[in-house]
Amino acid sequence: MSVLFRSLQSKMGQNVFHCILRRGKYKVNNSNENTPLLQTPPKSDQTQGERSASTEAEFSVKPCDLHRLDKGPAEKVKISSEEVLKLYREMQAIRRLEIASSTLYKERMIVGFCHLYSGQEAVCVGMKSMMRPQDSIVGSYRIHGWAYSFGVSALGVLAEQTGRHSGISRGKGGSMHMYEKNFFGGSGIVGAQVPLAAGVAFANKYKGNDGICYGIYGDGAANNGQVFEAFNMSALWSLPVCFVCENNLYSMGTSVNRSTASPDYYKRGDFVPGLRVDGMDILAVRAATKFVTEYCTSGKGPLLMEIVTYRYSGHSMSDPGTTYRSREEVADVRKSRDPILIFKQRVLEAKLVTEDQLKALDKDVKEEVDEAIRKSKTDSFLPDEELANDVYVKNLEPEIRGNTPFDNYKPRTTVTPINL
Ligand SMILES: Cc1ncc(C[n+]2csc(CCOP(=O)(O)OP(=O)(O)O)c2C)c(N)n1
Ligand SMILES: [Mg+2]
Repeated sequence: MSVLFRSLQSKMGQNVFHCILRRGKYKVNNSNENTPLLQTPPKSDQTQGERSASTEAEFSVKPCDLHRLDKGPAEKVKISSEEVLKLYREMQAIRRLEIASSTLYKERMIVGFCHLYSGQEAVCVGMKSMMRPQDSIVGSYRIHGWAYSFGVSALGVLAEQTGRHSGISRGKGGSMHMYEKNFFGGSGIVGAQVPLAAGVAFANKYKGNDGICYGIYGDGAANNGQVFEAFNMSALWSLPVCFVCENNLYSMGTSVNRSTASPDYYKRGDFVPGLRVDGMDILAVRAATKFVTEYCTSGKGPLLMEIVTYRYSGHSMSDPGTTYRSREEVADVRKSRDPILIFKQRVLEAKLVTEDQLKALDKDVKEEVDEAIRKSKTDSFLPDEELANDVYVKNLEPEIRGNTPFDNYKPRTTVTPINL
């Protein structure tokens, strides 16, 4: 097998494969031998990186695979201890939030759809940390982590799922429908994030507000037709948009090799330049986002960024996630490539922060999420008549129909609309 793999690799370039073919299946490669993008980053950069002071250190990140680009993101990145603490706290909070979501679901406090983000934290936290205030995202249904990164509180995320008043959409949206300023939230139409992001980027260009829009879609969504229509129009109009394929190696119960004839997602824009980034290394994600900002603000048009990551849970709460992959595979990733663990090891070894500082943050996060859990169980539900409020920015009809033609509601605007 390794002979076949090496010959494929030499045909297709050094950094092409993020999975290896074994017994007819893509399998997550833990050998680290042939898959530079999914290798664990160096444990410590003390040999390669230099600490300029105890408050800042330099780290190496793996080079990205590039498509139609002469130059990629920086391979040396500096980070301060203050930033490290912020990133660590945010990733831990998202991990805890997802554990809480899962528990609340099992307790039947949350019903309906619920898609967890555990394993992918470095993507949203890393990207958001490098985005500017005028930049925005359009996300999919796997949205809790993104919502938290954009400033939705732990309570806003959890109470939205339990359908309570304090939810970010006041309990009317649930797991997939969370929004904030410049966060055009989640929705369940696979692939639709891509043309929507192109639309937001078109508006940005029209208004001249210098904003970049990021459309976040999955490896499964990448095969959807509307994605290619949006690529074409964005390139024609040189829109400031970055299409971000969060490749977590599975779409529902289907692995990449079963769903996708060409798993080089970063090349799938053809005429749209692309890069492939290690999504388990938050420092690589940050360097890539900085590169995207420079590229997309230079008027060169769209860019495609594939971020290779992994989801620990099943597709949604109804999927145990173990029928199409082995428990060992998940355990191996948790042990060797977990984005929080890797980051923690690197910053501790570089002596940027101390074990005690990280422990204090763990405690702080636990308290925040525990309090949010408590309130998301006890908070009130909205009354029925609230169903019709804030549906339209401008209500054109005097009444909105309820469950039957006999219980109509008079719609009102009760919150200030955002992202118009
Ligand atoms: C247009 C459309 N087609 C199919 C579905 C059903 N569906 C929901 S999630 C999903 C898989 C998407 O996988 P991926 O894009 O890899 O995202 P991930 O769940 O891994 O984040 C599919 C096919 C849908 N919701 N919308
Ligand atoms: Mg996927």
